[in-house]
Amino acid sequence: MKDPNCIFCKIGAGEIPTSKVYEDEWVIAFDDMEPLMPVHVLIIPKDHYANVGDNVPEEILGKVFGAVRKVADIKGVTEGGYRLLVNTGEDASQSVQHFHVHLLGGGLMPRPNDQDWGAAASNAQ
Ligand code: DGP
Repeated sequence: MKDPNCIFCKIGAGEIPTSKVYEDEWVIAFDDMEPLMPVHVLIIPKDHYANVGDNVPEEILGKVFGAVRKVADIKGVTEGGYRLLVNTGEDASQSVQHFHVHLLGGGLMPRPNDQDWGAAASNAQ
């Protein structure tokens, strides 16, 4: 199922050009347009789910996460390592409402700490 107003659905359908990293029947991966690291790829299902909690079938979760190691190999970060990030909903500042996994790598990333995480985190016990 696609959402005609969703930019990532359009990318998945090939209607909007993008810097494609990997594609199969279920999934497409492309470079993030606002990279936070030398390697910053978004891996998305072609069908529309607002986020990872939106009743995504386990088969599709498997296809998305199964693409991770392929993207890591293509981008040359398998050995050095990488970070996966799945912003989900308002509190996580998800900005595009189509389930996507960020794959970040290509350099050392700090471990999250209170300073990076902002006011809410410093109140956590
Ligand atoms: P998030 O905050 O997790 O929803 O991150 C959405 C990411 O998507 C953000 O890093 C910028 C990226 N992005 C948004 N629109 C486009 C687009 O049209 N093309 C590409 N390549 N990336 C996009």
